[in-house]
Amino acid sequence: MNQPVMRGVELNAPTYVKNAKLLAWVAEIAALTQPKDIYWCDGSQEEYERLCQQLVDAGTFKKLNPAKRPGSFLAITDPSDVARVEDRTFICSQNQDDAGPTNNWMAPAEMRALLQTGNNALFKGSMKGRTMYVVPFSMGPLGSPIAHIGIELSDSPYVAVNMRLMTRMGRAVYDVLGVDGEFVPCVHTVGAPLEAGQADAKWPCNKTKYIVHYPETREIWSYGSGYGGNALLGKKCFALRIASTMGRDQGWLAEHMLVLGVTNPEGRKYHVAAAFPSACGKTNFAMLIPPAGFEGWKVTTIGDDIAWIKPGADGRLYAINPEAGYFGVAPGTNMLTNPNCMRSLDRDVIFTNVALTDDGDVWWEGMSDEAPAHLIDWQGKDWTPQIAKETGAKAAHPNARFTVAATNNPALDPEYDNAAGVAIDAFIFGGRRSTTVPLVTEARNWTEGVYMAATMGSETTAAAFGQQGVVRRDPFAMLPFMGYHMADYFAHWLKVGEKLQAQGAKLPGIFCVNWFRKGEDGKFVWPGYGENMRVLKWILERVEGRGQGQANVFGVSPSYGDLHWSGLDFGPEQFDKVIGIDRAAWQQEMKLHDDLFTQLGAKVPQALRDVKAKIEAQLQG
Ligand code: SAT
Ligand code: MN
Repeated sequence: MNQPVMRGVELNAPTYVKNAKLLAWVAEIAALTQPKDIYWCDGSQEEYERLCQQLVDAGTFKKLNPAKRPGSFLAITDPSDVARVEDRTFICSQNQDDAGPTNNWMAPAEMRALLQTGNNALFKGSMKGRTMYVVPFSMGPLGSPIAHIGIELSDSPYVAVNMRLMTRMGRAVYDVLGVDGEFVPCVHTVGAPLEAGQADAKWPCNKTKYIVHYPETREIWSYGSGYGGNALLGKKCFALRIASTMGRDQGWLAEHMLVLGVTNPEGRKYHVAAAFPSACGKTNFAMLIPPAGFEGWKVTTIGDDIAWIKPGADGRLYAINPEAGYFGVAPGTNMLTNPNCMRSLDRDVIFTNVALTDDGDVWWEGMSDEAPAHLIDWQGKDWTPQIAKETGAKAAHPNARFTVAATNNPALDPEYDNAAGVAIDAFIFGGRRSTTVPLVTEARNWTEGVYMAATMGSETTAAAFGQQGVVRRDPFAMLPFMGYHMADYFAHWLKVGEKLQAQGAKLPGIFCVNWFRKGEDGKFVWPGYGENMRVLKWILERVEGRGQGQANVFGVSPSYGDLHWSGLDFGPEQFDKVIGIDRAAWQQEMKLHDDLFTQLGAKVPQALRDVKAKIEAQLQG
């Protein structure tokens, strides 16, 4: 095939790339951003190692001691580029009303002028002096009917190697794409062009940042950051914001959910999808180890962060994990709270912004009770427990991360790579609430469940938002990840349920959980972690129609005797503290639901307003 003619830079496409739209688009972006050359990633191990070495040579990566952490690297970012930037994230739909009140919006033409077409457009020449990497990736098992393809063009080799761990990245994607297949175009630049002879920064980025989504044309444009979800565009940008709009248009669900398999001692296997906002132990739940008293039970991980869920011909909902790796928070992770996660990090890991030990390994707050006597902290400074005591300096950044392939997880579910996905038996929605919300409640029907998920909230933790203990509404744990109007998304969930029900299908149960109720002493009452298995078992019994429960004002919760207690010393008085409904607190809570519905406006479905009215009436009575 003839390759598009370009001025300046050779397209250099491998002969196996035959998609005309792709070739034209790469040429177009190269003409706009003017990289010094173009490199087409094939996803091979040899390529991965070569690019990692290149990052070592550039000073971005440090190779960790192979005797301690084989195949692993530490990346240190610019101190200004350490997290997703929600205030710089835009949904540029044609109509502002389609983005809704929870998203930043700009008219597409205005945004395109800023980024691409205006005189000083940010992407013009933004890759000068750098290589543009063409990164082909499949979100989900290659060729799965639930999967979709993306191509990311990025001037960051850090992005290329992280995408290889986080997605199915490489040459095989072009076989699925074929000559005229569809892909989501993702353009990323760190926004730091190099003039001839200019020395590069170890972590190039720009003070100005834009994370931009065009839902109608399904494009992603990211400028100025090299970090995580700002730059690894398959994750939140594609798999949630763009995919949620694809799901709306095509009748499926893109959710901020982990997916796990639970096998009972009789060998019967269930699949559960669960949504939690950040800082609620999502990774721990995805890798849960059944506690004492649950001999013969097994929990396996399909996904830790995102689920794509499509209705099957049998009327059930089938989920895949669109990702192939974990980009998880390191601080707080240890052998006691999450041994499966720790074992996943034994080898072949990219760490970002953790601390370096004197013997070339990594450390972060919470990894061990006792900190090493000396470290190099994430900003390259000497760190000792004494310095920490005096200055409060953290060895690792609180949002320090690991990137690791899912195949490193010793508890990886054998169905993880199944192109057909797994049939979901239950949805779980959870937040961090020190009061009000019971340990577990089952919705009595789909509409009540959608109401639960729509009104879920979580207390902010200092690490994430500066202010501690404020309840932030986070519908479906999707607040920062919605690609369209939040209230339209509620309506979409209702519609998906109605359609399946009309086919006579049995819908998954919907449950709301809260591991975080506190006693008068300010301490967590529920032990959490592996003990959450007790709640999970009850949930599965309810799904089977066997478990007992009591109706409360907004659903059905277990009584003390309905949970399996063998192996844990937890009495009925303690249980009352985590399951009880405080009417006064719930009356306050309903005012917060009011605020949410007021914010979302007229598009909030009437069916949800009806659920709310019903709960309010019961609270009166
Ligand atoms: O940086 S990511 O978006 O990948 C993770 C997160 O912030 O939730
Ligand atoms: Mn997440």
